[in-house]
Amino acid sequence: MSYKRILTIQDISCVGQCSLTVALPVLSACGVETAVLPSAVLSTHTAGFSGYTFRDLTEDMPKIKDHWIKENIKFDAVYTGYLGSTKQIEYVADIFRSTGKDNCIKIVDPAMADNGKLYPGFDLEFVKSMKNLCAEADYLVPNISEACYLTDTEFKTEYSRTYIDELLAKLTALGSKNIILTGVSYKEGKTGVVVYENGKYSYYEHDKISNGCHGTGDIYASAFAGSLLRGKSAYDSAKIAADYVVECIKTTQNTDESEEKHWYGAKFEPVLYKLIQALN
Ligand code: PXL
Repeated sequence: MSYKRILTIQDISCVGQCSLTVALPVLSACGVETAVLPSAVLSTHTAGFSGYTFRDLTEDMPKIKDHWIKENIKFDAVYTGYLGSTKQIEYVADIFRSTGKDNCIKIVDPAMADNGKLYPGFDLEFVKSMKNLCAEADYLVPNISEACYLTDTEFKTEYSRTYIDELLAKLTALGSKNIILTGVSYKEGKTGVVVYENGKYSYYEHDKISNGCHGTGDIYASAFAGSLLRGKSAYDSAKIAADYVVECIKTTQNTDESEEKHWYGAKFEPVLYKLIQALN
């Protein structure tokens, strides 16, 4: 197995099991060296907590990048998640170009929306910039809400295959090479992932065991990126990541009566071994 180095750019939510506190352990479990570039530091994530702190690290980004260039540090892949400002998106496109090795794999999770709504703090200006970053992506990993914002499409909770096919066509028109659209459900009790890889569509369907659990988008994108770097195809990586997220949600739901309700994230740690097994 060749040893790969990935850079992931997303925030540190100190508490909340999302972004870097998920990406770092998940990518490490996948067996890849993981470097981080924090986009912001928040006391918690923004979904359900109030009064969180937000330290924007936009201005540190070019200085960190310049140091890496000086040290000739390069990455086999760069994977972006939650970004803290519109300006950061421009910096990230530059980081792709200046710190990526030849054939660097660029994975973009346009983490900005869920359930048809933008996360607090994001606006249409941010969405516009994110469209530009999507054009650079070798692999784009949106959920349906994000796909709708990126393509100016009305968000629907019930839809046909035509709606999803149109969404994918509009996403490819943005310039992303391959697309992994998550949370696509055609049947009651089921959900899945549509994978558009090298011009071919495939669909991986699995049981739907909850109506959403915070942080699963980050777990999904991290497991997908890790699997891809381990040499799996986009379809196999999409499947491994989906199976892992299902295990995480099941573990989260199996909360003991005596425990506090675990509403803010998914318990991904106890089942990390299953992800490792799936990759070996
Ligand atoms: O899981 C996506 C995410 C990442 N980072 C922060 C968030 C969210 C979603 O709400 O608030 C800070």
